[in-house]
Amino acid sequence: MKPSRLSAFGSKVARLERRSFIKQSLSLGALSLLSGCTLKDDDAVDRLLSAMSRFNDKMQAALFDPTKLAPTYSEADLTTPFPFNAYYEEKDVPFVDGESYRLQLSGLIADKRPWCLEELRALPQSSQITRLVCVEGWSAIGKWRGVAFRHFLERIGADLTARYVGFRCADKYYSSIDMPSALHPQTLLALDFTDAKYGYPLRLRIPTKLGFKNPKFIHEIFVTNDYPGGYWEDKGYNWFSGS
Ligand SMILES: Nc1nc2c(c(=O)[nH]1)N[C@H]1C(S)=C(S)[C@@H](COP(=O)(O)O)O[C@H]1N2
Ligand SMILES: [Mo]
Repeated sequence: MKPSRLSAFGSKVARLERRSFIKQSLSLGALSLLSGCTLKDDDAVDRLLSAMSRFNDKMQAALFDPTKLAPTYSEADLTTPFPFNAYYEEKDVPFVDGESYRLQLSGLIADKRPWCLEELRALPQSSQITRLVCVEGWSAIGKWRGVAFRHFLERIGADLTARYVGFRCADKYYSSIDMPSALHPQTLLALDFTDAKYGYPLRLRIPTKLGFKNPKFIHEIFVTNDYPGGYWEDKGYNWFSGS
């Protein structure tokens, strides 16, 4: 890939490589030219697109600036009501009982003791007003309050040199992020938002990444060096999806 093309990966707008999109815009011939091999079947196309997307992830990770902040806004800018989004309808949001809730920890973490909500609330809290951008073509400004994710990861003795932080949710959703983005100063483990449907009792708010990298209803966090993927990521959306 030419250097001029590489800089495009750093652009503000995240590029998504949906298989179907690329399949529609590139002929098999064009794809085989790119790969330098003959692509006879769908599997080969999938493997190539997957390899391209992993390459794209690496470029985006290399260009990620851990000190660059996402824009912040004022209370007057808040979008009300805030849009709800999930892979299912609003009426099907999972019910989570706050009393018995325990956040589970696993993987490369020194202290894997589960956390109840009171303990999470006893940690230093901060709030942010930022824009959530969904790949479906909408964005909205919201306010979230909670624990700086870096603080939490340090507190539990997470291996900060590991590659990935993964999330499992009370619905069937899951996602993962790169460690540098997890440690970004605006990455928040949010406990307060306007309504339970936005992820009660715990959701990730990461304004340097697209909406689908903001898992709601988190019940488990893990640290790993093995690529964990994600609900949309495994369907072909670009994994890094950040600025
Ligand atoms: N658990 C869970 N988290 C999720 C999703 C989901 O379906 N389940 N959808 C993602 C997507 S695609 C978006 S755009 C945001 C929407 O968050 P909101 O409901 O606060 O707008 O949540 C993300 N986190
Ligand atoms: Mo989204």
